[in-house]
Amino acid sequence: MTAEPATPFAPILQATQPEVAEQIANNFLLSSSLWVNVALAGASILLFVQMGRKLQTERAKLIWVAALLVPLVSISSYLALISGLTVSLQTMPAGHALAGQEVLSPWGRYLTWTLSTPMILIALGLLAGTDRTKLFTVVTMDVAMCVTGLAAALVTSSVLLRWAFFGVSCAFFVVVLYVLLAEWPAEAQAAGTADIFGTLRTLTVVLWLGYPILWALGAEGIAVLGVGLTSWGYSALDIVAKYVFAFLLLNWVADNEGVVSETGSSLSGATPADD
Ligand code: RET
Repeated sequence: MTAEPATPFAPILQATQPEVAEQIANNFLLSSSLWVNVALAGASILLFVQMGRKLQTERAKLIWVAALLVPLVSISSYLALISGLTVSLQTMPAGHALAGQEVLSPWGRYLTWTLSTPMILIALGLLAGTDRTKLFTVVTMDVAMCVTGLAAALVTSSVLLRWAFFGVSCAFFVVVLYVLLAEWPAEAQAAGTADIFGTLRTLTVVLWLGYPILWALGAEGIAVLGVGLTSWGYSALDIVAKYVFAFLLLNWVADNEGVVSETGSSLSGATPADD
């Protein structure tokens, strides 16, 4: 009697993790875009730990932890992509530019953005001295943006539904942009953090707009950019939107801890009436 193969259908239905990892490793453009971020995230972690060591006040420390979590999430995210854990080979649906073809989808990016982008927004909100309601709104809308963006990338049954999820994700993104552009600047003005907030808000808004554009142009969308180039696009945006952003923020907080600690009391702790 001949022995049954251990996983008779696996090669037909799904590439295995080692196969996906090998495809990534053999694509220089793709793998270099990932490894560069592992190196930069690692260096940022070491630098940011050092930069925050002397902080004393609660709000400054909270901003520091949020900023530090950005490269911590990032290094985990990029290692998961390199290992093939969060990358799949997908067959694109009819109507897609690559219909019927197997396309490498690094969907782990969208998943880990649900953890990293809220940290960026929490740090910005704390800097602006916002209240709990606005912080809750912006974080939940942002998480919804990432999760629906993940859905847009993972749907393979219909090209229309991919774009429907893309549209829903953009709607959540509009709320995030509204708070960043219309609500927080006035609060930052009142808190005395308007200058640094203005710089970081502009950097954030401009770079974040690049993500949906890349999604739409890349293999997930109309596929005018290949997988490697799209990945480099995201990696380049990540470098500035995460590490440069967090560095500028922590540098300012370290020099202006007094301003931060006096900023907006509405987020901090209980009042006697709370119990
Ligand atoms: C997607 C596709 C669907 C539509 C929209 C998107 C927006 C993504 C953004 C990502 C920002 C990521 C950052 C990561 C840092 O760790 C999901 C691409 C609107 C704005 C800053």
